[in-house]
Amino acid sequence: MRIPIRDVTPACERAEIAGWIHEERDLGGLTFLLVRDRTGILQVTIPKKKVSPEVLAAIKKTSRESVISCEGIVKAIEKAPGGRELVPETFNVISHADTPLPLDVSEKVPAELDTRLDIRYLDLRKPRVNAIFLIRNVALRAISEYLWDHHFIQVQTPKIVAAATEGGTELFPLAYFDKEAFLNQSPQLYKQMLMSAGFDRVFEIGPIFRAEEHNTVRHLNEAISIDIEMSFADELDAMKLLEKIVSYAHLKIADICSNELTVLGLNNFDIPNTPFPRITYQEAIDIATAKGEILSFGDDLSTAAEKIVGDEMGTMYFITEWPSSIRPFYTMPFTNNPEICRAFDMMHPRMELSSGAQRCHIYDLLMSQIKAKGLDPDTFEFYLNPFRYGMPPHAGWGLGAERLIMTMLNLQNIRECVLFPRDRHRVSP
Ligand code: AMO
Repeated sequence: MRIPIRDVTPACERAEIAGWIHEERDLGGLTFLLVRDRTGILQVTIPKKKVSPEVLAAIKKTSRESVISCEGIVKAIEKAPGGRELVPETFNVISHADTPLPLDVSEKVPAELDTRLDIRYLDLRKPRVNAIFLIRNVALRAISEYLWDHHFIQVQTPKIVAAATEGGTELFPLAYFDKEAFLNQSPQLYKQMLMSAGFDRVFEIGPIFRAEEHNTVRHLNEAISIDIEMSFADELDAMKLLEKIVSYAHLKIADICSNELTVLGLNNFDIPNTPFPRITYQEAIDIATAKGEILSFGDDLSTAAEKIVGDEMGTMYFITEWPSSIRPFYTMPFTNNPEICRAFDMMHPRMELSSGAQRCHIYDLLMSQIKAKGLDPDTFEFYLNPFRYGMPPHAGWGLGAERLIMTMLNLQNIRECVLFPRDRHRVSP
């Protein structure tokens, strides 16, 4: 029976493996094949005089990246990867790879990210690229587990919707029979409606769609958002949960993914300490202004300002007490000073990872905030009605999965941690 390459050790007498030919070296009397599967690389050594003619004939037909299987004797050998090799008694070419390859999977010939994304099926075979997605998998699983353990219910809300949540300009319109519809920018309105439905605590890990004009290294047009909403909670409760979850995801990766971290060269993988430091919006703009990025109250934090403040903080941190004017209509203002609201951003020194807030659960106040932002309450009727029939106070956040992985693994471009990214120029593959 086939076993994962990781499990082939000098202690195995025999093994059957299957995988892709990573590299071939023919030294005359001796052929070396490096065979790769998801779990590692194994040297298959073929002493031409000692193996059967069938095995030799099969090996002649191989090419790099062909899929093969083989079975034979495992021997300890110091110079081979993992200190072992397999000498095959049977050898089958299961699927032949054409030559030349459009991309070098062994990474000896570097390729531009754009080319790599065009030929993603080959790019994803690279151990380094593969490691990113194994880590992403562990991070999202850890986050789900943490939320289930803390009594959150996983939900799936619609992605075809009739109303904008995060501002009208970034919407993708959709041909939806005779109605106006959009791809959802955020599960925001639905997760809040579920608070009225009595779900108490919900989470969703799903796609959000943003018609972002700018093609940057940290924006996607389709991203995965980790969203939560909790009842009888304020913004401070939501922040505590967020920092714990982010720290826990790091902890799990350090615990489970040491091989992948090594492949990525991340031997000093830091687990962020909690609580994360907190500064107010006013403090953030003061820091930026003191360093020459002049901002006044009510301005959004520019990328330059984010960088200045991030350098100063040097760790993950929160920015709180935002001007109500630059946060969405659903945010709860402070009672004693409605100019500022109970919103927060969670920041990595490189960029924003998450936004959240205590929400406005008071119907009349919410209605007036919608009108004050110049929005049409009729569009939001489906969302507003639940506030009339018993809505608990609630808070929540949305955490960008790709930004979390990108900053965690120190990737330079967000596309590196998306299987098939969608950006302004790319809808395929
Ligand atoms: P916001 O719009 O700040 O908040 O989005 C939350 C987080 O989602 C990620 N994100 C993106 N990642 C990559 N490309 C994009 N174009 C993109 N847009 C957003 C970011 C961001 O911090 N409803 C609120 C959340 C809430 O209050 O619960 C919201 O959507 O990491």
